[in-house]
Amino acid sequence: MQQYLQLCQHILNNGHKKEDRTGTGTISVFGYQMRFNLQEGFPLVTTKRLAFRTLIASELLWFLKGDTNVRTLIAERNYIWNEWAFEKWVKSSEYMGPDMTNFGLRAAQDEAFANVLEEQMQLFNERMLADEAFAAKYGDLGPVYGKQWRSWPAANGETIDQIANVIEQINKNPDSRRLIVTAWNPAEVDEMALPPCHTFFQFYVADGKLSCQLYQRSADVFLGVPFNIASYALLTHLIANECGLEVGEFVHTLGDAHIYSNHIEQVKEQLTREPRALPTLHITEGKSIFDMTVADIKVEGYDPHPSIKAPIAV
Ligand code: UFP
Repeated sequence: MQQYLQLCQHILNNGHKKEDRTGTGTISVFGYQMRFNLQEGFPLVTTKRLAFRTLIASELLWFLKGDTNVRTLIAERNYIWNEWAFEKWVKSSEYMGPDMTNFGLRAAQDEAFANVLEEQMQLFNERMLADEAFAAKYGDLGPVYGKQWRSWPAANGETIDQIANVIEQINKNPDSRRLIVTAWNPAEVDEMALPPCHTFFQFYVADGKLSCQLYQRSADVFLGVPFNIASYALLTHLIANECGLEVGEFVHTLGDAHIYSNHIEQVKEQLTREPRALPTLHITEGKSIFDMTVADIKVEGYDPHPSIKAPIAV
């Protein structure tokens, strides 16, 4: 995982100071590429602990099933998308709790407020699970990844299942240069809770191995990128498994690659840590990619340094 640490160091050394949508402030570079040979191990960052199954595997399976409601994730104790659904709730006229304006930024600066936020978030989670109508109204994130991947709305009123199509094409036509899935749908970007960060990916087959390249338009290098690497490495494994191929490389291309100003100390701490051996991934063979559950996906030999906490910018 030296490549990930090199990216962090590169931004610390060369990043431009840049304001951003969340008001936090970043240092940022534009255009960067990392390559992970998936034959050499599963690229799960070892310089801090990542919750692979609860966060990464459950989110990817949620995308692959075409689901866009956070309720499914909350049921699996995955709260990674909660902020966006929660924001919709606290901005609604039905919300009667304490003022949550700019909750992400305020929680990062004010511990007392962070506790109030946590309490409200807990209530939100409980209600999402208990109240189906509430979940339908506030849990849906709009036409995000799951919808674009599995049911992209076509001009003729039908929907396009990009994942099923790309699997079919990899099987039938592995040399194709059109093995593409795009989550960036210009017609629907404005309706999405968060316009896709991992925007567009392409597969490539050579020597019986499947590679995948992702174009990520915007990359929170401390919090987001370790998850994004593991998620797309897992996707490459799942698609390869489905198509009877070995895994090749995951190529990760970044657009605006940034470190938030309130993550700098955490990044520096991580840079003092020595990377450890990569774990290996095991997935149930012969099971359809669309029927997989988190129980079918295991990493073995993951022995990371302890986790590092950092505020998420919303
Ligand atoms: N972000 C990631 N990876 C993700 C994801 C979000 O790095 O998978 F969903 C970060 C990037 C950026 C913020 O810091 O979330 C999105 O903000 P914006 O839409 O303004 O780029």
